[in-house]
Amino acid sequence: MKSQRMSRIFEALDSFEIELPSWGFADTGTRFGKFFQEASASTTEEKFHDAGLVHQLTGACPTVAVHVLWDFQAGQHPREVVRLARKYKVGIGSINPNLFQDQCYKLGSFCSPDAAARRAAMTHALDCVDIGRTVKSKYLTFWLGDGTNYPGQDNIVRRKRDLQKAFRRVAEKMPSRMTMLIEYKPFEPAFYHTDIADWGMAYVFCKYASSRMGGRRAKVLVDAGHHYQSVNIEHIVAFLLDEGMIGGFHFNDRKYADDDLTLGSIDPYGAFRIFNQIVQNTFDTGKAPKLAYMIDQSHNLKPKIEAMVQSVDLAQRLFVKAHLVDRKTLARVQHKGDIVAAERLLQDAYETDVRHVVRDWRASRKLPLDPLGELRSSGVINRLGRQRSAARKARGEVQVASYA
Ligand SMILES: [Mn+2]
Repeated sequence: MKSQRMSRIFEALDSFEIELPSWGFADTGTRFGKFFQEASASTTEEKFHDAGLVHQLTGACPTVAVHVLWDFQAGQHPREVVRLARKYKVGIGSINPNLFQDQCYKLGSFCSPDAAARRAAMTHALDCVDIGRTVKSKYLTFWLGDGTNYPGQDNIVRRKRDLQKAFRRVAEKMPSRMTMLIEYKPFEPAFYHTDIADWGMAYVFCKYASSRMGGRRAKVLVDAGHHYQSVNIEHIVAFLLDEGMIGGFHFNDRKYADDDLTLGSIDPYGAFRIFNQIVQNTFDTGKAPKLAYMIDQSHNLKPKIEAMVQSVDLAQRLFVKAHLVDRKTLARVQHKGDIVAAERLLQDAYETDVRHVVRDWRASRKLPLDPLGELRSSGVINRLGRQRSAARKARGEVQVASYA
């Protein structure tokens, strides 16, 4: 490989930062129950510790997405949370309001027919803006569980209009450095209609939210798992990139629905095709799009830290592969309509073994050459398991697995 090309790839890897979700280090479950891991994080400090460890191993994860309800205790100054993150050499990334857990959100948050629930949602969202301002966060990420379960349950258009107004009100309170990210999902937890069901609806909500602020202050967040089977996600990404309306990406993989498996565990070529569109956009426009890359996985069984390192490692490899596509030749064969040649350029890049490239980059940045191997041989997960079991016991914590 030519050294100029290599240094371009190294630069791309330097700027390829992946945000980790604080909730991805805690025990999570399915709707049937939870299986506990001794080493799972149960406090905010433990989550930052684990994120810091992943960053130390990969050099690619300097920020942590925080969940306001789970990571900020009542009465605690947000700056304390910043200090806690700093202790583990990570920063606070996106702020994620929680508008789905409280009992008052039974019929929705911003879309609820109950004005008291809508008010509670607004109070919480504005608190999140304040927290974001204090901790200097760049992103306020909304995923809502809002929707209905049965035809006729509620007035869909009334819900849409209340949601539009709410997003606009929140956006107009944001400090200028902050961007609102709006995530969509076709179903779950609602099973008849979801108020932000797809990227088009998210796009319209974004446009409306910052229409009085010159636009572009709210952007769509694409979560790989939030689509029906067979939806062409890379097409959505390419389209939104061209519109300048994609703000972030949630990495994960799935076999059936929103399974939150580790990135590329089921369809690595699918993930590559998304990176391919992002790198194509960079090639076409001459500059890399401003995109918040985040992992959003919370599978049940894999050890949390290992799973996170796996996803980061694969994301880096797929990202490098996307940089190997010969885009000048691709444009030429596309122009000629040579479909087979065009497809082969993508496949050749995808099939190239780039492990040594990422390894060389790690060596040049004084990072562990094999972060997953290093983690597994370090014994740290066993040690954390022992320490955290003892700490939970000392706190008198009772773990509840059943939802009954
Ligand atoms: Mn997500």
